[in-house]
Amino acid sequence: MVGYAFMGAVHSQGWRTAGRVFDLPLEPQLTAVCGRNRQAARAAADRLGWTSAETDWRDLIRRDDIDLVDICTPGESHAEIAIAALDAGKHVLCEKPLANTVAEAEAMVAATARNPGRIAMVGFNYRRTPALSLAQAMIGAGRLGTLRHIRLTYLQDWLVDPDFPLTWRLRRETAGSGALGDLGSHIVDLAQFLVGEPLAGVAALTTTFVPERPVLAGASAKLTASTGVDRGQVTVDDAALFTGRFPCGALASFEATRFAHGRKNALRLEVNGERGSLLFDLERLNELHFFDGTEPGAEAGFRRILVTEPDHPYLAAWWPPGHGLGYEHTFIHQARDLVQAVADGTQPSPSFTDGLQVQRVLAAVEESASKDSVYTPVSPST
Ligand code: SOE
Repeated sequence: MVGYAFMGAVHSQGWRTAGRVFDLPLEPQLTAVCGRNRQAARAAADRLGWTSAETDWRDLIRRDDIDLVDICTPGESHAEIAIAALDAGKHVLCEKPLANTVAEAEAMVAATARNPGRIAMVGFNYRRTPALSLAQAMIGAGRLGTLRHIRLTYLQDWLVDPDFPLTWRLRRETAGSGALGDLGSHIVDLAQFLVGEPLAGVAALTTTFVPERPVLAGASAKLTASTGVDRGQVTVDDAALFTGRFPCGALASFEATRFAHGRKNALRLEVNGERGSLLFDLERLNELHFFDGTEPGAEAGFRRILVTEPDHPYLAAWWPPGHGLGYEHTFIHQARDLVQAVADGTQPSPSFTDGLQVQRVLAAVEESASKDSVYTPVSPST
């Protein structure tokens, strides 16, 4: 695994636990973790359960005791590491969004094409929330009939403070985009996963509310305005709002922001079809709400499906009904499905091609947002 911050920690949890809960055909071994600083990488290895530590990812992919490389670094290095790993004969799991640009994502897909025996997956983990797997199965089985609307929001609030420092996530060269790539990529992937086809087009607005933030001078810098710390430019969007259309005729709306006070990890979605509706809220991820429009009007209403039954996706291996799962379980399911795909020799989804599709949507959102023509000004009445 390359990188060991938040995503590295939760991926490690996935790798450590998948084989203990699911009956896997192969046993994941946490062989080596990689980070630039030797001491920190060694400490991460000990903390997260990896046997050894490396300081250069090139050394990691040269090792013949490693079959799969898990990329948990900022987007700027995804393409280089993933392509080198595939060409060195490794399977790859890459954190989302797949890359920082469409060109990089295309090169990654090309690397999978010239290495057909290698398995490559992009980490859109929320697909593996049991309630959303169930929603996808219900939509696929026609329970909602023809889809009319899908609306998705992904709201967080960790940037509301204008003195929050200028981290890598706020610079285009490291993150590719802002809330759009970080959060918007998840909801674009989910929309395409649930509707079952790629978006045909988008119309967008993006903005950057806080254009400058304190520069991270070093670990000990006091990053408050009052200390007079230098401020640097935020070069990505703070929020993205866009609509889209699917070839099937369904209309979609999306909102991604890290400026929504009180919203910590609020991914919410609703799907309306000719026969019914589904509703999901990540902050209550064991529940899926279903309105069956074919029921007699007097008795119809949204009902809560508690997605903890052994018949529900992934649940047979977990706790008795009602005992519930959480955020980390999506990564355990991701590890489980990837190991199964490696054993079966089949490409899992979301594949790098799915990741490229999301990347094309992100690029289309940025292009649309940059064009004044899609934004029609309204004159104020005086
Ligand atoms: C930060 O906004 C973040 O960690 C995302 O990068 C993740 O993909 C999401 O799962 C939680 O929030």
